[in-house]
Amino acid sequence: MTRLPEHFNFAEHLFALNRARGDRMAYIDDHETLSYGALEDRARRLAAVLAGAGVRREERVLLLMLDTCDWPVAFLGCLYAGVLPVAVNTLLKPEDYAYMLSHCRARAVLVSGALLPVLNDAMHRQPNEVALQVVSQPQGPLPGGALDMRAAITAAAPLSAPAATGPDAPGFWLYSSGSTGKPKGTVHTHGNLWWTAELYGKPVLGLTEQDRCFSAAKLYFAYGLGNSLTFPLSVGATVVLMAERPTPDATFERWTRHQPTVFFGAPTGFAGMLASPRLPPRSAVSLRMCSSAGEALPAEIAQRFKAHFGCDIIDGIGSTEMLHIFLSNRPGDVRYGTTGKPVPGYEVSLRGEDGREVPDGEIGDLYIQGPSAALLYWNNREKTRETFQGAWTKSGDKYVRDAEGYYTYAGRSDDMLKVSGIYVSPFEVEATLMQHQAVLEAAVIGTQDADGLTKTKAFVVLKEGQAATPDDLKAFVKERLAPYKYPRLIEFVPELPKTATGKIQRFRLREREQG
Ligand code: 3SK
Repeated sequence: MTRLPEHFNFAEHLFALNRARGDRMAYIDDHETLSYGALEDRARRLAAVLAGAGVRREERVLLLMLDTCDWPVAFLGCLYAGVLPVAVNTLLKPEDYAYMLSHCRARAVLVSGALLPVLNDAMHRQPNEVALQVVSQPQGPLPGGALDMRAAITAAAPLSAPAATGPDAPGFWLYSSGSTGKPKGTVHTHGNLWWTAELYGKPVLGLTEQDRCFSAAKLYFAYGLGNSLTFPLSVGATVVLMAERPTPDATFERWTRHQPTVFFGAPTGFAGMLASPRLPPRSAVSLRMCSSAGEALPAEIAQRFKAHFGCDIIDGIGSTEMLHIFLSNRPGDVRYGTTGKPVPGYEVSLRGEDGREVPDGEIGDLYIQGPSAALLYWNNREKTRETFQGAWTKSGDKYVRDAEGYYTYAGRSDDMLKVSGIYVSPFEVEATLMQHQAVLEAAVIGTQDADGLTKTKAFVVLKEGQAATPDDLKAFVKERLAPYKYPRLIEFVPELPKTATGKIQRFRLREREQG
């Protein structure tokens, strides 16, 4: 296997690779473009701002930013300085950020002006002291001591040399959600980023300098980070970024205005676009390939998409723990309805409850071995041991392999749901529903819509003499949890199925849904 050099800093690796492309466009966002030369210059200046403010090697910096040109500047600036960006979902609530700020003991925060109010609310709810706030595109007066990112970058001189990191040095964190408990701080290395580009971005997707990449998944997701940073910058391609939600109309607007050649989405997004009366004709776009991840792509959606646009959707599965896709279809070898075969460089094993490999045709728990696995979950030995088992990483998904070696998704091993490609814990939604004064009990499961995609459904028992409508309860959850977590369907029931010891039997509700 390739060995990376002893000194390896992924930001410096990308800058060196693209130095001959200084004037070439790296990013286009809603307001500006950023050349490869300017990307390096701004990132190294930001690295100097962090170092100058006393943020030291391996200290954590919360990165709570919308997808604009400032995001890659922030991420690569941190890597260059050897500090660890903790890239977080921009849709969460103050209590979520409060947990993350204190769990990662963020020394600094890099935040979009539009997200400053929620961050400030979070800061007051936790004890960790943040020494530096850097605000991208402020929308009003800055809090005392906070820096305007552009002004601070302009005033600083670029840091002269990258931090002397190595391939195994911690590079950044992403938070991964679980069915119970708090999100887990997943620690990745500089080398892991390199591996995802070498094993998947280049050989499977075949990305080149000529490509223009556009991802519906934002940069704070592991999927989006590869799609909009690691892969395109590893080949000198151009990336289209969009700060707003990836609705069909917002996506079509970028497809026709910026003419991306590769689009990265999730099944719900593809289904929504195909159902839209404003779906652009094939002649209006330049797509040569699409990628899908997040949940299994129903064959029918992929076939309808191909009939319309003439290009394949390459379906794959990855994880925050493995950083990107390890099992995938590939151009020229697409079998719709399956997740394809292991990406060369990764090994995949399907195991039964006894830990032994299951034969073809039998469902097993998916384990993966490959060089981009995370180091650990920060401060969580129990979950680290459950997931990272020596060279193998347990994915939490169930799969079946056919005699020709193609893998088909067979559900989750735990109760987690994936809705529009994002994990949702049924326990968190149930606990929130039960805070409503009219709710006695609730159980949340995933159910399939007409396109075969997962939607959350809550079964709710109301307290005697109390009343609530489904819309009341949906609004109640939306106010308290990130908006994507609310149950799309609510059914009132007189009681929930339970074991003799009182545990809710969600599988019974699932069976009932399936008829
Ligand atoms: O959801 C996925 O399949 C995925 C793909 C790439 C990177 C991360 C994830 C979770």
